[in-house]
Amino acid sequence: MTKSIPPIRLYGIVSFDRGAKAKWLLTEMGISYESKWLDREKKENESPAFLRLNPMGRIPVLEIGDEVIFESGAICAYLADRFLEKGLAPALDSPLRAKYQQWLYFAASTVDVFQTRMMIIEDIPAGEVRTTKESALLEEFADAMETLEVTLSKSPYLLGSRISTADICVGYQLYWCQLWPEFETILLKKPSVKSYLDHLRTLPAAIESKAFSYEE
Ligand SMILES: N[C@@H](CCC(=O)N[C@@H](CS)C(=O)NCC(=O)O)C(=O)O
Repeated sequence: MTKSIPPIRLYGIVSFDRGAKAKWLLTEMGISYESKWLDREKKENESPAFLRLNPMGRIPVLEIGDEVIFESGAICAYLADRFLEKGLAPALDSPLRAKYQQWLYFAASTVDVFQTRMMIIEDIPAGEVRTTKESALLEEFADAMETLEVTLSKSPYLLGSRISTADICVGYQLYWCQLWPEFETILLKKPSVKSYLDHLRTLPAAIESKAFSYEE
C-alpha cells in the first residue's frame, strides 16, 4: 500500500532563500508541494496570518497536513524522517545515523553561521578590530573546510556513496559561503570539497528546485 502524502505548502520570499533546501529535498524525494511566495515589500511575512505560523516572521515555513514547522534545517530533518522510505536519511538504528545528525547540525550551526558572522564583520569600519575578527573567522572556516575535506576525500557524499539530506543542507550552505571571495579562496584550496560542490550543482533535483540560483 502506498503511503498517503498530506498537502505540503512551503512559504518563501525568493527562489534561493533557505527554503531552497526543502524544495531540493522534496524534489529529490519526488514529493509534490505548493510554493507560497510572500511579498517582502508588502511585509506579507509580518502579516497576522503569517505570524501565526512563525511569530518571528522568518521564512521558510512548512505546512504539512496540520503540522507547521519553521527553521529550514528542522524542516529538512523532519521531511527526511517522515518519508524515510525515500532513502534521504538513515534509519534511527542505522550505524550512519550519528554522522548524519552531526552533518545536519554542522550545516545549520557552523556553516550557515559563517555567512551571518561575515555580514556583521563587514559592517565594522576598516581597521584593526575588523581585521582581527575577519582573520579569526577565516581561520575557523579553514578548519571547517579541512574537516569536510578529510571526509569527502574518502567518499563522494558525507555518508558514503549515497546522497542524504545532510548533503543537501551542507551543500546549500557551502554554496552561500562561496559567494564571499574570502571564503571561496579557502574553499577552492580543498579539492574534494570543491568537486563535491561542483557535483551537487549538477544534480537534476538541485537544478529543478533552483537551490543554487543566486547568480541567475
Ligand atoms: N535559522 C533560520 C533563518 C531564517 C531566516 O533568516 N530567513 C530569511 C530568509 S533566508 C528571512 O526570513 N528573511 C526575511 C527578511 O529578511 O525579511 C532558518 O534556517 O530557517
